[in-house]
Amino acid sequence: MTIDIFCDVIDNFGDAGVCWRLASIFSCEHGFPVKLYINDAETLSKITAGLDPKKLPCLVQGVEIHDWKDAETSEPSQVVIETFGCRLPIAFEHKIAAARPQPIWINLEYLSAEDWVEGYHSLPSPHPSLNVNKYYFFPGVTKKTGGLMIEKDLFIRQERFAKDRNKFLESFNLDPALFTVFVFCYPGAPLAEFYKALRQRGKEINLLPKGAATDILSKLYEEHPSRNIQFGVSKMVPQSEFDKFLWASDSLIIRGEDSFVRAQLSGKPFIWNIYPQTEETHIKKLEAFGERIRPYYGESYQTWIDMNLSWNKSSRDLTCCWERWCHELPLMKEAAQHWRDHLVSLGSLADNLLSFV
Ligand code: TRH
Repeated sequence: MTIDIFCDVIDNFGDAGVCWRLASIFSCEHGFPVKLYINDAETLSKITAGLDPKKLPCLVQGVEIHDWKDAETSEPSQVVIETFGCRLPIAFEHKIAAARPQPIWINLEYLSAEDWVEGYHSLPSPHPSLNVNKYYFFPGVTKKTGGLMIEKDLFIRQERFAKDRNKFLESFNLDPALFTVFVFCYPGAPLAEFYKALRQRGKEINLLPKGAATDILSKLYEEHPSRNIQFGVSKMVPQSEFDKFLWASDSLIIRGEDSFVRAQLSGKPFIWNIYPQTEETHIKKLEAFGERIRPYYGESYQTWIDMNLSWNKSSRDLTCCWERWCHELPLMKEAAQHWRDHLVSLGSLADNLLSFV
């Protein structure tokens, strides 16, 4: 099967991250020829080893990476996946409509745990002017959605990493015996309150910050040095290395969509810094996700949701939430693993999408 994936990078790394993960799974696990059309290969190159954004088209891990504009003069493959509702070039849309047999045209949507998603998943949407349907495919966390992307060897790799975990942390000058928190969040996250909570708790802790959190936390450290807080600073790593940071940690602060999914699959307790939207739409999404995990978290759910709301909405009680978080960690760890088992039972999004096709 031949597959085209279209990626319109809006901001940050999530758009490229989701598209690259899907392209790699189709190419490496299924052996399908995949073309990835992207309008910002520079961003993709930050999380993809071996990609020179100035030398397109190029082949990386079996995926043909093209500049978006190349689509204007290309023929569609058998399956065309546009992501997050990005509009394809008009000339390409016309070619999809005219081709025989007609390619299957999928719009892979954003991940949401809201109820309405189940009603829309896999529905056709007729093109307003061309004689062709586009099908909505929703990632999700319930049986009536497309599930999440899970590589076939993910858990084997995680298990194998366990014996390298200590060395991994030591390579960042961290003591592997200490409680370790991974921090990948938006610049607007309540890092000052979090830092204060860590200082007040007074227990020794490792922080593994990424992106904006690195500078913000370093500045807080300069202003209020604290002997109990150790930093393991690292640069951007290829996506294939990203999970190691999650696997090495005891609690995770993650954001957006792809790192949020990876945190769930790691089976570690996590705090989701959700992508901020107007009219607090993101809080509704957070609460909808909370309702999905509530049965799995049981007694520790209140702490999970209070912590997540204080991270995304009001940070007033973050110190108290952090205290409870640390106290209930064993319960939450168990819950996170049950939740991961549930996600695995839904099957991988790539397989579900192929079955649908
Ligand atoms: O970067 P994000 O915030 O991405 C997004 C975007 O804002 C996007 O517009 C929005 O649609 C989406 O969120 C909901 O967070 P996310 O989704 O977690 O993506 C980060 C990606 O970057 C993920 O694939 C992991 C990858 N990554 C690496 O590969 N190496 C690294 O060192 C880091 C820090 C990240």
